Amino acid sequence: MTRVAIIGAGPSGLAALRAFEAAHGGGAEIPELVCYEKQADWGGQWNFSWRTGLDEYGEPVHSSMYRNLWSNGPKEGLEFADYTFDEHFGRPTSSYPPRPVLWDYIAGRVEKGDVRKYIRFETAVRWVSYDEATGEFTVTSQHLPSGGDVSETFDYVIVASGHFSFPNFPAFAGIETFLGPVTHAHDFRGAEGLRDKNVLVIGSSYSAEDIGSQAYKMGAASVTASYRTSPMGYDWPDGFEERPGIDHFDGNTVHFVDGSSKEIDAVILCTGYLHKYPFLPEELGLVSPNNVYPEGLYRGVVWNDNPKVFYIGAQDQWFTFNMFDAQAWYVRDLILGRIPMPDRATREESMAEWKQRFLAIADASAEIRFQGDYVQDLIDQTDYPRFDVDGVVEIFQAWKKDKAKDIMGYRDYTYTSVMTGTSSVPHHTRWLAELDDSLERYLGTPAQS
Ligand code: FAD
Ligand code: NA7
Repeated sequence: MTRVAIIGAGPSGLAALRAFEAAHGGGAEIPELVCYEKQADWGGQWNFSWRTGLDEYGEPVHSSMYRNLWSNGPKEGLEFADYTFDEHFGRPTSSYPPRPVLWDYIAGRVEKGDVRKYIRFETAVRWVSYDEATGEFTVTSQHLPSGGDVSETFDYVIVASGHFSFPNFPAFAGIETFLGPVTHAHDFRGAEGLRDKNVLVIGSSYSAEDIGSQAYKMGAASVTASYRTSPMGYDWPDGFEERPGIDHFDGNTVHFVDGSSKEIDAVILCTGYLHKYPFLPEELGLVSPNNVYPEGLYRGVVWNDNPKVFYIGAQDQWFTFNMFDAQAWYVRDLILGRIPMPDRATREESMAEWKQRFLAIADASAEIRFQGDYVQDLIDQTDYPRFDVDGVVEIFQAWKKDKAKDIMGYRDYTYTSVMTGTSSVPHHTRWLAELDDSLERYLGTPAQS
């Protein structure tokens, strides 16, 4: 029997399991599946951990999530086509769920089915090798609580281990003289401790924007965001400003390249993450900056140099959960032989075409369009439930505009689902005033005071 290894049970790995389950439900014979997950539960980044650094087994902590994270895009952009928010909650809710709510939604879909039986929790994949002679992979994994390791053979490997876990940690001149805490966004768990502090976030993307906003919300004395290439450019509230790149630190004074300086109490590097796959040999490991068209992947999922290796979720992400689904359904159909694997020349022709389009992307709006076209291209090949991908592109475009209008208030806006036509309802409390990020509070009534 064909055997498939899936590495990771985050949204991407779960999408793969769900895709095979859907085929099985439709009467197809499916391969033997083993999903390895090093954490004790599923959900990937959405499975919050208070730990930082190394976990109880000495394993690098996967999670980069923080307690107070609310979705940074509207939920109408990431909704599963085969499991809607209406089905999960049974009623309209607001557009920007906090992390525990999205975890609940992700888990709700897979609990409805029977995929947990395929997952080996607390089991880390240590190494994957490919034998040209047999055409098989050997996957060596380790059960973390017992330390026991096992090597097993597979016909296909799906890499779904995420790429927002290994921090990109650049150095800055003189930073060793800074006397306060220097951390990376990967280790940020909450901004309560930043109250009354002068906070410097380095970077100008999602993490800088949101961790800076969390610090502001929790009462930081000031927030300074330092950009390398270009500022985020939002209409920040008083006490929140952007400055250019860092020239050097001198004790707790940070000097910027425009000659200005500022006294700082805490530094958080929001400098992104590395694609890192320590369990893969060089010839199978993706190497790329964080972008929407990483090199080496046919249709964004097939490892061109060995088309029995697949990656799900390797792109920088405007689309998330429904893009992982589109990818998973397509990978499943390649494995099931429902879609023939094109030969190398055909794959390379397609990759060159998409790369041209990728290189022509001029701005964020065009990048959203690009990713929408990519998702549509995959969905057109499989039986994943059709949905209005253009409608989702429009939601993302509206979201960008709403953020530009009101960076501290955009999470109070609402959108309409393209899956169900249901319009979200405003959250009972504005994001800036809401201090309870629980599922109960999200679903519950307003506080008394
Ligand atoms: P992950 O969620 O990272 O899951 C990968 C899984 O693989 C993990 O469970 C990990 O334990 C496991 N794993 C890794 N290595 C091994 C190994 N060697 N052996 C076994 N298991 C392994 N997306 C949104 O849509 N909205 C948001 O608001 C949003 N906010 C985000 C905020 C932060 C701070 C971060 C880091 C990401 C955010 N994202 C957001 C994007 C997020 O990456 C996706 O939503 C999603 O979690 C990606 O799923 P994934 O399965 O590809 O990767
Ligand atoms: P991103 O989106 O990859 O952005 C990384 C940021 O870090 C970006 O602004 C970079 O600036 C900046 N960067 C990288 N290296 C440096 C150095 N050396 N100096 C200054 N600035 C630097 O990562 P995020 O963590 O923001 O987001 C990742 C995911 O987490 C995302 O999906 C969210 O949903 C949550 P650049 O523009 O390249 O000059």
